[in-house]
Amino acid sequence: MAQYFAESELIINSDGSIFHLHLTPEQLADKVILVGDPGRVKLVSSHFQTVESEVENREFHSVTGEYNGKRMTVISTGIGCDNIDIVLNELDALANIDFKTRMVKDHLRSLTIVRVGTCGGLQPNTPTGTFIASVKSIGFDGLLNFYAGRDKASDLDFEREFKRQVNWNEKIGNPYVATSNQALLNRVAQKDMVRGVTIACGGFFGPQGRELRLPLADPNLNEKIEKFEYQGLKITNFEMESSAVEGLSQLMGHQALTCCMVIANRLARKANAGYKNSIDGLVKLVLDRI
Ligand code: R1P
Ligand code: URA
Repeated sequence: MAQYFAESELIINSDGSIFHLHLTPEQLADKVILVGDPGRVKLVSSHFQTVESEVENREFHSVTGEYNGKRMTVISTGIGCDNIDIVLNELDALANIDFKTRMVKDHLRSLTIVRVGTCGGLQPNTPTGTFIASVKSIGFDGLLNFYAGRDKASDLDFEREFKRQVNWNEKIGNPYVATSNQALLNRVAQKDMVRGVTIACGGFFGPQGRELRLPLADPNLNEKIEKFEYQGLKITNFEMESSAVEGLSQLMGHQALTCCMVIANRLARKANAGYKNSIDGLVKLVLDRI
């Protein structure tokens, strides 16, 4: 018997839009670009030839329009995996739950989702300005651990090897390893992008090894992360959303990938605080290839 989702579990606003995103099912395209910064939505949608809808609520700004004949929705998620739980679940509900009957639709829709973000680079081949596509994403955030499919979505061999090589401190929680959609990765991540492993952190400072006034639990963790190698892959960058985007998408039957531009080079200890114009190069590549 199909499951009925009560009002408290699937909150629908009086105008028929979903609780946080304020989008109606009709306003969601099959191709979705996720960005962290609400200001980046305008940058992405400035490339659209036509705009059919624009919606704003809290940090979630959305524009649906057309780019070179492709219908797309660009949405800002704000910062962090906690917001990705909201965005992915609400996108999936918009796509796959009938808002009138409050039941799962007979025919499921699979979305193509690319996150275009910023990150910190961890390797000599990832200086500021580098575009990195995440082959895998290690989640320090713990979000996927709340879902029953967690072990299906995580690469358990990779997870074990990561914990072994960095001598993982169990008090931090259980990291999981999400894998990007292979076909999408092959289409989007061409020679102009470095392919690597991303770590998505539940914070910008301590979880990424940035020490200001508070000492770190493991001051050598970043050094071990930089040295880590498995199946020919190195850990290339830190950001804060990719693990949840890729992990939840896999469980829900969507195709997802994260591409980020490096704005802080942790090895050279350099940053580019004025990156907002240069990320347009990455935006255009993703719009052309999604
Ligand atoms: C931190 O400054 C934020 O920047 C990165 C991180 O993942 C985090 O959200 O991505 P965005 O530039 O997409 O927000
Ligand atoms: N975003 C992050 O999460 N970390 C960085 O170092 C830069 C951008």
